Amino acid sequence: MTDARKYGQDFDLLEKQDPEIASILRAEVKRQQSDVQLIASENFTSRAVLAALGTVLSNKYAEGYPGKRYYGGCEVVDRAEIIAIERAKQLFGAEHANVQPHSGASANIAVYAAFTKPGDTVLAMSLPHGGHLTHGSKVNFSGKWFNIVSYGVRQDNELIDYDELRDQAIRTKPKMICSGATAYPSLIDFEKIRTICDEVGAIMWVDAAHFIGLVAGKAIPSPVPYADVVSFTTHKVLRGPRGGMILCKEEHAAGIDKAVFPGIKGGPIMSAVAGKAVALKECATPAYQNYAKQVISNAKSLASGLVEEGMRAVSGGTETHLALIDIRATGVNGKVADERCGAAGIVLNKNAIPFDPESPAVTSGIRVGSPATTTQGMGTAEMREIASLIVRAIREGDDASKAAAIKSDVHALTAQGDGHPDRHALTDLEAGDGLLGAGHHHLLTGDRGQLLDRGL
Ligand code: DSN
Repeated sequence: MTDARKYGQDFDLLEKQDPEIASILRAEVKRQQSDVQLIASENFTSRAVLAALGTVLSNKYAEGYPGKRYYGGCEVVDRAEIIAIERAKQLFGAEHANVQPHSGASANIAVYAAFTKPGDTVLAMSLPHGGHLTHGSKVNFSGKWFNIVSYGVRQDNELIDYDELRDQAIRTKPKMICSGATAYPSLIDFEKIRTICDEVGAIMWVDAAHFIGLVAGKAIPSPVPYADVVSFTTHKVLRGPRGGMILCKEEHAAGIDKAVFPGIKGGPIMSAVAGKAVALKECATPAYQNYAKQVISNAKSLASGLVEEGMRAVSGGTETHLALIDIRATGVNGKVADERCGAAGIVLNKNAIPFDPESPAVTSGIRVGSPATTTQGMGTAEMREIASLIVRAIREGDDASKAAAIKSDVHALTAQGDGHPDRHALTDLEAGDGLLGAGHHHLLTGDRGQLLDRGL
């Protein structure tokens, strides 16, 4: 029997029936576990989340909402959606939750659909300063269908320029102001943005996709008390299945629900809805809260390690799960750095830095994140080691033999950890205290235990 913990439910059947796809799955497990995963928006879901995803819930059409469906036979899946909604409301202290969006982008389309009409003005963070495609990029529906006014960061400190944001809001009277980013390492002042929204009568929308997991783990302040609407993905720091979600004030609940269905999609993916419920339960545990705090400590350690190696951390470091690194001191651009790191088994992405002189396809920076390595049990010491491996790869990776030596050091590092998704939730469950249990360290023995103890 194959180890189902690694390969998922009924992997043996898949292998028998479709060896071609099964071999891809095996290769991807190997890649995820042996290389260092530093993409700031990626993580390892728990085995329980994966188990919920690979189920017969996938067979069910359930257009509509619990108790108000357009098909028969929804009484069982209704229960999964109700649980997911209640867990989301409780975890985030939200008045209303919609757990159906298929992704972050589709959650965002629903937000536009609920609060705006094509042609309306929306204020959002510019992509080159860390925003997102759906925040008004010209090649995205948002930039094509809406009058997007972009704000950015100050050149001197690379933090959001709230004065400029307020001036732009007063001048352009946006229907909605969006905050949230994909490459912004600092915290966002939601109270300040609420004040600006109130001043100009704009809807306050927070796209919390990147950091919602840190909010769930009580490691950073929440936008939920301030915002009219908060959209996010469930697969980043949050460690759930790939998907989206929306929280909002009760007064917007009907508008958001109508925008999601029938506004922008048909049937929800009920297996993903169940997976979201499982992840939300895990997020309510002390173990997950420890994880979220460790994610930030690890990102800080990685950023300081890179600074010590001669790089520059945009905005002076990080307060979240990611760091944006200006690598111009190496004489290597972001594109080449990304390729050299990839060849050395370090998976990260090139990223524009604010006021980047290079094109978006080249860039002067890299973005690194700690969600996945932290799930694997790595701590601040390992993150320092990773920083030095990154810089070696960037500086020396053009030499194939040096790249191979770095890769072997990378694999030695990942081999020390479990590489497995859910030791936090799992160890707590095994401790017999349910998901609220504590004291999981006794389950960890030998080298792996030592590694994990150093990490947490
Ligand atoms: N692709 C995500 C990221 O990497 O930040 C955003 O959608």
